[in-house]
Amino acid sequence: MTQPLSLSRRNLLKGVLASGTLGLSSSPVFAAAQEKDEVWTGYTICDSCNHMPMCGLQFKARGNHVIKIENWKEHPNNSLCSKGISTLQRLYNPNRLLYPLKRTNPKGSKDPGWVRCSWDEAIKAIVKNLAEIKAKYGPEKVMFFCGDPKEPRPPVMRLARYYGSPNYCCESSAACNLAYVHAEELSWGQEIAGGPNPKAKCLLIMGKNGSWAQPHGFFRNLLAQKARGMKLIVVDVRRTKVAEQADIHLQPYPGTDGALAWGMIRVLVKEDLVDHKFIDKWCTGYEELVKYCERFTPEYVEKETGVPAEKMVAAARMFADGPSAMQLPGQSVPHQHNGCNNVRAMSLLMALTGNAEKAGASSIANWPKDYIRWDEGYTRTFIDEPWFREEKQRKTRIDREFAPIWNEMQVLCSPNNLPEMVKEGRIRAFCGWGANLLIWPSPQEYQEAVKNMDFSFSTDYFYRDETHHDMDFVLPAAMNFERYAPFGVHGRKVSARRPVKPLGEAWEDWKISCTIGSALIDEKLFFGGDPVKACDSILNGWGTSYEKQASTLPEITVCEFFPPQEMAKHEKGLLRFDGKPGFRTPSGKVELFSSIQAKHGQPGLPEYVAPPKPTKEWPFKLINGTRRPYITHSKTRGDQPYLLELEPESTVNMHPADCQKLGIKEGDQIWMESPYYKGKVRARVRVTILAQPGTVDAQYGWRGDQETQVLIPRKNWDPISGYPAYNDVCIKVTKA
Ligand SMILES: Nc1nc2c(c(=O)[nH]1)N[C@H]1C(S)=C(S)[C@@H](COP(=O)(O)OP(=O)(O)OC[C@H]3O[C@@H](n4cnc5c(=O)[nH]c(N)nc54)[C@H](O)[C@@H]3O)O[C@H]1N2
Ligand SMILES: Nc1nc2c(c(=O)[nH]1)N[C@H]1C(S)=C(S)[C@@H](COP(=O)(O)OP(=O)(O)OC[C@H]3O[C@@H](n4cnc5c(=O)[nH]c(N)nc54)[C@H](O)[C@@H]3O)O[C@H]1N2
Ligand code: SF4
Ligand SMILES: [Mo]
Repeated sequence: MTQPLSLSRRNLLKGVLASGTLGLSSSPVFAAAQEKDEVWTGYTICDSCNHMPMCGLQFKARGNHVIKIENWKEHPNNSLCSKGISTLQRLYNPNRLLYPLKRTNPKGSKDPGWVRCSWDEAIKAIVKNLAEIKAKYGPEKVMFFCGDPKEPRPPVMRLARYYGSPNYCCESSAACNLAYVHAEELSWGQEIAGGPNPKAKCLLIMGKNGSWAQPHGFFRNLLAQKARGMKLIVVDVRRTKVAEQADIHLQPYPGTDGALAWGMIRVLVKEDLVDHKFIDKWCTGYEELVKYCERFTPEYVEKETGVPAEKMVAAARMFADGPSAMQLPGQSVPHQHNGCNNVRAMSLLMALTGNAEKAGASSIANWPKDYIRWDEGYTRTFIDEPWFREEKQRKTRIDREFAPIWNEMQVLCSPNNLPEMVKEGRIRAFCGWGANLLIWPSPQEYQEAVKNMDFSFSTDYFYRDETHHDMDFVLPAAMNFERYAPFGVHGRKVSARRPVKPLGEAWEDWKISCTIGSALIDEKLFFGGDPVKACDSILNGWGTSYEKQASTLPEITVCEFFPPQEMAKHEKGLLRFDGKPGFRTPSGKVELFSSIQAKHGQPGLPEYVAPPKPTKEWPFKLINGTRRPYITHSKTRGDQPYLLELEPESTVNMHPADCQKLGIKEGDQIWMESPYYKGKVRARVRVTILAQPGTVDAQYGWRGDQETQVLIPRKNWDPISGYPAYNDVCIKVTKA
């Protein structure tokens, strides 16, 4: 494929350097900063690791030009990491997409023939195509898709709703952390194992490396809890900075967490460390669980997981000696064939020991009225969630047969069988916001699917050839410094922004979706395209407005009408939509035995299925994508060149013993091969005890011959979530 507008780091650095301290005044596309312009202070939320909403970012601007980034002291998350600080390079990256592009050559051409077009032309074409497809084939033939960027999501889902397509998908329904929530919801009805708890005697963290993936306060908080005497159990295949803090580090072989959890469950049952009162009153399936755990003897668990039996037993006892909390959100564990059930098995420890909804234990968050997904930023009303939950909608979704349990539980549709759905004519158009086709295993099949659609467009900060090559339009999105929407919700506080104007002709994502909605559906329903009015439709329901929240900047005010946190919500009828006591599950209880899984022909208990193990020919387990402190997914590398200097190429972690066997030294290049791909994938080796012997700990998101996604087949989807098994493949490693 050609790279018509692709980024050359050399050019970028040249551009940045030539412009002095990011002045860029020589380029016609950048608004020149006039010396006479006053310096003022702006506020926004950093979006560089796609969390929603995260670190507050204060900046100084001269005229419309951001000249300096600072910590926003009054913000709840107020220390910026390397990625956040370097977003200034991204803002003034000369390769930024600043104008709408339309293709002039047919799809499949080597050169798409991109030319600049006006917003008017782009919006008209989008409206015309979507209206035609709806009239001719039905609205469900259009897939609306948001990539990992969380901020564009609420109005895109609203657009899908009122256009009439239940096929609203996003990275969270393709992969990521939502499978953890899904696992918890199957048993608990809602997400429960969230954060560190200041009263916990013990905390168990599974498959999460917050020191790198969540630098805003995670580690500081953890150290503070440790300092007051909290015990820490970390279940991680690697020896991370978080694991180094653990009283007990359980280091299972990748994908064997289910066996470990069941081993711990058996210890609780055998030693009668369970909370019978909680189980009798609030749980279903205890008898089945007691029977099933029998086979997970310490000896078997040690053999299966590699975790010494006495460590596993000690961890179970430590957790039982509560109050104990659990922190589960992360991405690695659900990215295996049995990932969801492995998470769910671990979450049952909380139920068995009665560690829920009481001081020091895990609890379900109390959000402002109607707010359903803190990391997506919308309310039930804004997206009309009940509509997505209707049987009629769920029946027309493309994940109905592919991931039936997911289809029943989640309102976000799984897009993972997109290639098949395009072949069958069930999807004919793709409307993307921050989409990246490289998130999938064997991404070439998704590229082919996009090429074969009747119509497609995406919005982005940059032109990305691997995703946009065969689209009809690519639209420039305003960056976080340049937009009002969305506002941030931080506990009981709501933050607004004070942005600069977008460069070139970039538009806020909220403006793009609301403008399409206004032209295609109804101007009132889509706020005449105005992002602030769209925000107000949520904020007014909470007794405030965007303007009111903006008026107190840099202070972020507590919204008194938000519910305070309280315990024992299941006893007070505060969890269920019908107001009855209990949990938000079909039975109203914590379902150790999931009635939903059983209904769909899956085991009701989160049973253990062993992952594929290395063989003589394929001797290494590939962990295809852990987080690095200075990289976010497909982006940041060239967008923020300062970060590229920290890690200029794909680097994998390998254990010293393995390297010695293969004669590999620090910095050597290797080739990785899998049974599912004819070619080879290149990486540089870091020799480190961070990695477990027998594993290759890789980074995904690199392009060209460093791209690891091609090593993974499109099969082994987790039947509970429909997620890809990125981490189930065994590979061969040779020195290059
Ligand atoms: N092998 C493997 N695959 C994985 C994973 C893994 O660990 N291993 N992780 C999975 C997970 S958890 C995730 S979250 C996904 C990663 O999800 P991706 O969707 O790949 O996330 P990004 O690369 O951050 O962003 C995608 C695109 O959005 C653009 N963008 C960024 N912010 C905005 C914005 O505000 N508006 C618009 N319009 N565009 C924006 C970026 O320029 C980029 O082109 O990958 C998944 N795939
Ligand atoms: N710097 C940075 N921060 C990010 C992101 C980023 O790209 N860069 N992405 C954001 C996104 S979208 C996400 S989803 C989160 C992800 O956040 P995390 O899930 O915390 O990050 P990971 O490093 O992918 O995985 C966490 C840990 O799981 C371990 N692990 C892997 N396989 C297994 C297993 O089978 N069992 C067990 N017990 N452990 C295992 C890994 O060793 C790793 O230490 O990070 C977010 N924050
Ligand atoms: S952790 Fe870093 S990248 Fe993530 S929001 Fe904060 S400053 Fe931005
Ligand atoms: Mo993610």
